Amino acid sequence: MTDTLSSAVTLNKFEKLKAEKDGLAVKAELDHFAQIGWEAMDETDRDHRLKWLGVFFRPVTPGRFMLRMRLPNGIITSAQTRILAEIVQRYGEEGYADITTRQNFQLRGIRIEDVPDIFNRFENAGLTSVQSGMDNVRNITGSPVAGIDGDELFDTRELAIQVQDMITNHGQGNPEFTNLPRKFNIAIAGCRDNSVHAEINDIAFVPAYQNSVFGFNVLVGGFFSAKRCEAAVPMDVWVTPDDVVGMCESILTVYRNHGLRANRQKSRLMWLIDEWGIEKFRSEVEQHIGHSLQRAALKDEILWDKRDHIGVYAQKQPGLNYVGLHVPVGRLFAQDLFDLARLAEVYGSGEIRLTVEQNFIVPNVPDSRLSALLDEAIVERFSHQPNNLSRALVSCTGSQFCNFALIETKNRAVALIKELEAELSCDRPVRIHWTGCPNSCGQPQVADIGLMGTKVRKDGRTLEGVDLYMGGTVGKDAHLGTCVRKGIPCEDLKPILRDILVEQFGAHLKAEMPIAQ
Ligand code: SRM
Ligand code: SF4
Repeated sequence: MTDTLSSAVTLNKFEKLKAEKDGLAVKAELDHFAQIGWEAMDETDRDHRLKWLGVFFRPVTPGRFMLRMRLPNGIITSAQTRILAEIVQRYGEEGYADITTRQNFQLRGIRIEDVPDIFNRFENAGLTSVQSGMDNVRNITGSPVAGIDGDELFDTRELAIQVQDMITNHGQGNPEFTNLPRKFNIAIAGCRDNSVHAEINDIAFVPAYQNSVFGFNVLVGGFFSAKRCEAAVPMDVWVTPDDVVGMCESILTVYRNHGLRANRQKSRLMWLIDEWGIEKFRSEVEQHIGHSLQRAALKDEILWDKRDHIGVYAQKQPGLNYVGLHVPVGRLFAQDLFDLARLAEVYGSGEIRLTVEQNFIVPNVPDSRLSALLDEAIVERFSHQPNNLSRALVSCTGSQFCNFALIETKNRAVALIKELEAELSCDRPVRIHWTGCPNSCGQPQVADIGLMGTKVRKDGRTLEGVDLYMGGTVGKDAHLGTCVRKGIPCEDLKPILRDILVEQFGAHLKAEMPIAQ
């Protein structure tokens, strides 16, 4: 196929399995898998290739798969949400939908017997989960208030769809991009607050004007991994919105053809950029595109702090509002999804948006319907005015379902924040991100306080613990936080966090607060 691919001397396990059979090939075998059941399936197909269809075998819950969707720009309709609700409802207590850190849904409890039927329903509803795992491009993120934010510079919705359609062949699967050296992330920012975390994507498009013409500066190579975490670097290229899809296609082709494949810990795009230097990288992309690229605009338009979109905000359309509701660590049950779909239909336009903070937004709510929406029972569960500590809590999946996890995350994160909220009051949100292992899916490096799962020894026992990250800043001048303290047993974490919140984030101990007369 390509120079680097064919000349790899010894293929690692994953390169081998891709070379033997493209991941997408299992699409034709789904009925067969459904018939024979998960225990009889070929293990490589089951544990790895199914991820090309977004179906993840979970060794922690064998027989209960996870299904990772693709929702470009994090947008889903109420009708589609109802379909997801019906799918997870079938699985009773084992069925959930988690909002992910890429503005996306993952469904849980899925049985392989049901996957052909689920995929038929997806097809009819315009949904897809194709190419959402393994060495594929992940969900394309975009500004969650695209098209409704009065201050936006560009509506990213259509571009996110176009990029996804190019990569997935309109959801049918595209063998051109099913054998990348590694996973790949793309984000398109259209507002001034960098609500997509541009800096942690392999390609990020950041709004920038060139001679008064709107376009994007291109950043490349941002990624987190257990071995290394890097913020994206400027490619020194500026493109117009019309060039975005072609730019993604060319970078992906260069990466596919030349990306490093020998060591999976050194295969993300940044490793190729390191090896070549940014000049050569840009010139290879130019060669593929067939013309030289315009140099980056001198400055970009990311000028604000990052917004979390929780609360009620007027839209650019007069008389309409968007309402951002907080979902504790992104977890929703079937009934929540049904309620959410109803909320969007009754009060909005039947649309729901997800954010990278694992929350949702109901757009297009008329002024006259606002107070009725806020009186709905679901808004007690998913608040538009959450406590400042819960408000910015994010957590990856953790050991409940993820076999990489070194600790339990979601339930622990919620329990601990409730305890801290009982003792503290804080005037501003503090971004606390939990991640169960160094893979960093919960992005502790972009948090005020990041907690990364680890194992610790205490009194001769091995316990679940965390490494503490601090200093991540987001929005304008974003930069990554770093590890400031290692190996804190989770059982000792609460007083440490309490002190940090009081000393560094201005929280007050409730007991010490003046009592209102
Ligand atoms: Fe992730 C692997 C969950 C966002 C870096 N990630 C995994 C797997 C698939 C591992 C597995 O097979 O169990 C996890 C699935 C667990 C499960 O059952 O849910 C998993 N990652 C997640 C999600 C669900 C976390 C969440 O709770 O929100 C996020 C899904 C996003 C999506 O919709 O596609 C998720 N993962 C991220 C992010 C954040 C981001 O994209 O902004 C990162 C860091 C950014 C990056 O990729 O550069 C991330 N995940 C990883 C890595 C490390 C990649 C590397 O280059 O080494 C792995 C491990 C791997 O790929 O080998 C990984
Ligand atoms: Fe799993 Fe680790 Fe990612 Fe959490 S950070 S979802 S534990 S791979």
